[in-house]
Amino acid sequence: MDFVKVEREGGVATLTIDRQDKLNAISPQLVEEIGQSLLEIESEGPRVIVVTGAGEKAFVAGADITAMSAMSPTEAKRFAEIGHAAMALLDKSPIPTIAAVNGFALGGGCEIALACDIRIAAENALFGFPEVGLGILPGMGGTQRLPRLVGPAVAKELIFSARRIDAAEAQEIGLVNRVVPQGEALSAALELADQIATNGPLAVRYAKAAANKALDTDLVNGLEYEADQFALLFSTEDSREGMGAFSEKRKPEFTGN
Ligand code: CO8
Repeated sequence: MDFVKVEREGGVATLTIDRQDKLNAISPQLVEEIGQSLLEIESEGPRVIVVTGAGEKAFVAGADITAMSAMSPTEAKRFAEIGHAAMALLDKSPIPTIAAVNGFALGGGCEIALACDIRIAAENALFGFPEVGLGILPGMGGTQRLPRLVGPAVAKELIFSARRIDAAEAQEIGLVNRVVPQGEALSAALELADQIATNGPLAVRYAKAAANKALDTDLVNGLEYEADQFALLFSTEDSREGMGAFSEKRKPEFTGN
């Protein structure tokens, strides 16, 4: 991997996009590396995945405009498809994902953050979709995930205007969960990841699948799915351990079984 670093600390895997001289802009190689790294991370079964950008200035300043400017429609379609596949490894992954946004999160950068379950932003983070100003559109899931997260009207305003918003406004519209001082996005994300990692891993995975289902189906089917996942957890050792530990007034020790 030239542009992606993966570190593992306890149950938490951190994926860092590291192409600092181009503000971590996503080239075709980089998007392939993100996808491949996520597949490798998931096969190792961490409890949480944190995604961040190297350096203080940028999370990811978007897709690589220089590379895109030479693409044919077929190449652009392929680029978008590889991007979609990589983002699906974040939002459809059974493992919870947190974006630690430490600066510019523009275009494809914002779309990576959107594909994560939770977003923590540093005060200096800047979000936006500059694509229409380049004569293209958000092609890594932004037109689909942003309306689901912040509602269609706000999403359309941001996408049509290409207006940049700061971390405070991003929090106001529900784009980010939390804003922390500059330089602390990663540590805050890791702290939250550690907290998630203390919980029953299967319970967290099934809860993520159930919450994702809410976006894809109606309430009746969603509730049925929730009841099935709820029941399934009663077949796990971890549910016996978790509820038993409560009765015995001790901390549970989850094994993921
Ligand atoms: N692509 C290519 N190079 C970039 C990008 C980018 N998106 N962003 C920054 N860089 C490069 C600059 O060209 C510069 O390189 P060099 O030093 O060789 O000239 C270096 O990074 C540093 O950048 P700046 O000198 O411009 O730094 P500033 O602090 O002056 O400005 C900005 C920072 C405001 C972030 C500015 O760099 C900028 O506007 N960048 C472009 C932001 C943008 O428009 N992003 C959206 C791109 S489109 C997109 O993301 C589509 C996604 C959908 C397709 C996905 C399919 C997988």
